[in-house]
Amino acid sequence: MGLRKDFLWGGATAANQLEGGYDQDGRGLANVDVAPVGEDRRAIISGEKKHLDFDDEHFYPAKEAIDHYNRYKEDIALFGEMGFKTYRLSIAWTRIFPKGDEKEPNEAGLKFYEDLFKECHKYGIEPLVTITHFDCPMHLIKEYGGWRNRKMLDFYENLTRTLFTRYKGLVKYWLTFNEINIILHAPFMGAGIVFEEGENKKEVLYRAAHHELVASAMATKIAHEVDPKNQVGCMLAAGKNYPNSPRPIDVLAAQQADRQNYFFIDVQSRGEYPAYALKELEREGIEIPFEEGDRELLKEHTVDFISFSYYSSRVASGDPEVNEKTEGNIFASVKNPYLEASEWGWQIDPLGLRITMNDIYDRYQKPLFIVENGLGAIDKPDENGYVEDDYRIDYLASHIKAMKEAVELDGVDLMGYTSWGCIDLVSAGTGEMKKRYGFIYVDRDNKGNGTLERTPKKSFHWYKKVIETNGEDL
Ligand code: P53
Repeated sequence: MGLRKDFLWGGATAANQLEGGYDQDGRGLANVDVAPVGEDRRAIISGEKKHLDFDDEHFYPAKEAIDHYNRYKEDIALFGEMGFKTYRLSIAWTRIFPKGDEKEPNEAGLKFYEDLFKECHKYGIEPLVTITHFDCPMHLIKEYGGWRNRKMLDFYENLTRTLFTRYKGLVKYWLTFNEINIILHAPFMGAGIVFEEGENKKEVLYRAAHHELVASAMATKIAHEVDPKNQVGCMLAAGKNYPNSPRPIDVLAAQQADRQNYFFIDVQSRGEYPAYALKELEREGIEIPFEEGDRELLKEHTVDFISFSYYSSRVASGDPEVNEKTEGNIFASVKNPYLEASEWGWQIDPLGLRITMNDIYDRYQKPLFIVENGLGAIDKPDENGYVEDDYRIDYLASHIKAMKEAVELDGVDLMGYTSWGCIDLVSAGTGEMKKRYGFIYVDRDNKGNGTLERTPKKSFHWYKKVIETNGEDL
């Protein structure tokens, strides 16, 4: 009974949301750098509004973020103090290949992550590395159109081979693309795509998705060749879709909404396009740009484990009259009257995590890894900078409890759990700093004011105890 003895407890971040140092040591610019905080962000990250450079009107939070690039030792020491067994982070592609299409990597960038991984190992922390977490070199967007272009496979191959070779022995857990299904909702952030007028958006998206899926299989192949100890996972923005009612049209709508997400994992884990997707794309006259060898690559190099983020369940309706949607989330959903919501309108559903885990495990029967979960909330520090975040503890405790039930009562094989934003960082959806997820408070606001000082919150001490007791003491 209980979680695995070697259960990987930890926290998760993404390069562009915490590193800063956007122009340090030869780093090039990426899509995420030019995404500002404020009301234009949504249109920009969804590729509807073309915005490829900095301007004076906006504030760009990723430029400095929380300056982790220069403070990573202090931050990792705090993770070590909490007893992290793993730390999920992402590589900024433009530190390694500033433009993206160079033959030779930037040594300073490679060295940065090497030092960071060594720092993790000092505390017995196993790095879990997302290769692409919402970043695409700006040069590849301007020159090639991002993932709509098949040439991206060559650049990604060069990137991944470089990483696997250089970090052999330092890293063994890899994720190819963060939330690969986000391409359908925020394609500029997910795949460097900006739409042109009049084009068939769905076609653009599924063609780009094909490139990412083949790139992911190729990376999996290379990872295993370079070191058979490497374990590669896919990564899904998960959250079960409930039917809005028992009406069959709602049940069908929920099934279809789930399939829209599972489509990606079906390819990455089962190794082929599912029948429902082939039919749908064929019906709409969308041709998947298969090239020679793609089918074999997908079939032979499926992932070793399935990772996912979970913040909320979702609701789908087959009735066009039903349109009361939740706010503040890229994944729009019908409102669930039985659930409370966060300050950003994300509905809170711990049991939904157990349901989602069961759904995914039933479907793929591979080990699962929860690599994101958490509550984005406004914290109010006292005069010493201390935050009593009982609301965050409640959220996390109830989700960890449901996660344990999926393991202990339902038999799901679970490798680990990394909460999102273990240190306060920039929000991906809104670009805000005030939407905080961390165990560690960072003194910085939406406009970039603050000392950047780090202060453990109440949840810091709580999580330390959770890890110490392997999840027994919540
Ligand atoms: P923020 C939407 C829905 C589910 C997950 O999100 C999402 C998003 C994007 O907003 O993204 C993941 O910061 C993502 C992280 C992100 C985190 O969820 O908008 O992998 O980069 O920060 C939380 O509150």
